[in-house]
Order: sequence, then structure tokens, then C-alpha cells
Amino acid sequence: MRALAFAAALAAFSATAALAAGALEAVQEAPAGSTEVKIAKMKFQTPEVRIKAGSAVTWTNTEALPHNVHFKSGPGVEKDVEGPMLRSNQTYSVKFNAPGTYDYICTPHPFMKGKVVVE
Ligand SMILES: [Cu+2]
Repeated sequence: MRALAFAAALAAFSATAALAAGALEAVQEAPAGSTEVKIAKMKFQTPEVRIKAGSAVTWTNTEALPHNVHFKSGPGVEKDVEGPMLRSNQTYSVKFNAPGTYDYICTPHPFMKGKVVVE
């Protein structure tokens, strides 16, 4: 009986997990009110941003050297979210569906660090 209850709970949990979009979700179009972060001089110019759950951040590379945005898997991040390399004036947007603190780097320049705090 206990095993059956456990299996049912597990099934319910899996169904919920499958339905959820995930904490981080790359989106094609930045929703209105998206927070902007510029990339310049080998840095994320606003290294820490605070947003509300359900809103998005849009990164824009403003220099010739390509950069990206890379969230590694860990607590609250099911799997790596690794954005494409952005050339000058290209953008990338991620929607944050769950509260938490999400650290990121640029894949080829791991000393470039930033964080998104979702409330
Ligand atoms: Cu970079």
C-alpha cells in the first residue's frame, strides 16, 4: 500500500515536471518589459539584475568579439541553457519561470560572469 502511494506520488510529480516549461526558457521574442543587459568590453555591463518570475532578460552584444550567455545545470536548472554566440548587435532572451538566483557565464570567456535574481 505504501509502495503504491509512493508510485502515485512519483507519477504526479513527473507529470507536473513534464508540464512545467522549466525554470529557464530561451524565447525568440523578448516579452514587453524585458530587462536589458549589454555586453561590452568583455563584461556583462549589468552583472546582477533583479526581475519578477515570469519576466525575461535580453542580452545584446555591442562589440565585435562574439559572446554568449550560458547557465550551467545545477540547483533549479534542469539542464544547461547555452545561448548561441552573439555577434555585434545580436540579442538573446531568456524567460525565468521560477524564483531563484541564476548565475551565468560566457562559454569561451568563463571569467565573464553575471547573475539573474528572480523574485
Ligand atoms: Cu565572451
